Amino acid sequence: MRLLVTGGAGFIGSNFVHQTVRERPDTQVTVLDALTYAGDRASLDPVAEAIRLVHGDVADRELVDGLVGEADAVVHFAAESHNDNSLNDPSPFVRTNVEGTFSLLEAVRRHDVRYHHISTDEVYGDLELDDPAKFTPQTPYNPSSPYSATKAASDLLVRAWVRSFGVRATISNCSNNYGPFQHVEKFIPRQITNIIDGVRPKLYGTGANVRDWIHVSDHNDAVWTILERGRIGETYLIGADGEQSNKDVVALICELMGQGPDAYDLVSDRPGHDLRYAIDASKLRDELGWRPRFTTFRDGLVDTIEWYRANEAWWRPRKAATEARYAQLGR
Ligand code: NAD
Ligand code: TDX
Repeated sequence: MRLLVTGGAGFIGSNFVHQTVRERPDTQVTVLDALTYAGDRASLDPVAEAIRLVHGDVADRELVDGLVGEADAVVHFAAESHNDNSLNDPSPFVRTNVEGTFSLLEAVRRHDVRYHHISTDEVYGDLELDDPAKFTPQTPYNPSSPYSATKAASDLLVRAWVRSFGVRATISNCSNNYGPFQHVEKFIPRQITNIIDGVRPKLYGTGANVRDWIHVSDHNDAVWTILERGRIGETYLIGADGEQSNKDVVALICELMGQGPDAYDLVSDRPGHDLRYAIDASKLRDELGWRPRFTTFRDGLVDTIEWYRANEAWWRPRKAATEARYAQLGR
């Protein structure tokens, strides 16, 4: 299969490319990535000989049309992905997440190429902390931030292109990922690298907000499952029953890294901060037989801490600028 992977130099995309090269040697991978502040060629170094990397923008319709025309399938990871950045400057979010998806949809429509769209549980808004409910594919869209609003917009474009033009697409909405190669602006890598630097972890607000954590390789396994066996036009929610409060996650990181359980600072809250996300992945489990492989969050976190300790050369160049941005926000 000739596979076009957008955003393959980012966190989830690079893990997807590594896994694909390792487990599916018959797949010819082309990565299209703009190498923004969040993309890193070095994340693809271990597989550089096995893939083609094209440096370009998903919103560049001519470039995208040419690459899609050479592919059998597209997996679209490329996005502006960080909520805090979207509150500061939403403009690249609209361009990449909305216009970029539009440009891919027009190309897959023209060339009749199979398309898988990577999205987030944040399109559904948030749940109350004490509500036993979880997001299902029937939950109405209700995004809170510019980031999640642009992801919701892109999902709706995909649905319209399926219904109006018969595009062969599937969508997945996944919960919070963790694992290697995640940018140090994100919650878990930020706290791990802070502790390595002798800085106390930073919890927004009271730390009571809940996220539903999944290891990135479990997410990517699910993406392959949907690409191969998913029903066209369907949406699948991906999650591994990994609900944890931010406070509990930080306490566990502190414990695993030899710090006291409350050796963190509470800082000002994110505006509009979603309270809780939780995924009901029963459709994916029951219809497609997918199961997560990382059974405990603790084991996954131990591996992730080890990875950041062993790969300081990868994250160090981004750390100071990231913390300078947070300092400006008072977080
Ligand atoms: P990331 O920020 O680590 O990587 C994004 C990648 O996209 C980078 O390599 C960047 O250079 C590239 N990119 C950005 N703008 C581009 C453009 N205009 N053209 C081409 N490439 C461009 O993000 P991530 O965390 O790996 O997220 C990947 C996808 O998964 C996103 O669509 C995101 O919405 C979705 N998602 C992420 C999570 C999560 O927990 N991180 C959870 C659910 C869904
Ligand atoms: O320093 C921090 N302290 C803190 O308490 C940071 C960076 C975050 N937080 C909180 C905010 C969230 O409640 O931790 C939680 C996770 O924060 P992020 O890593 O910024 O993730 P989130 O906003 O939940 O969004 C993530 O999951 C869904 C990804 O970044 C999105 O791309 C994905 O769609």
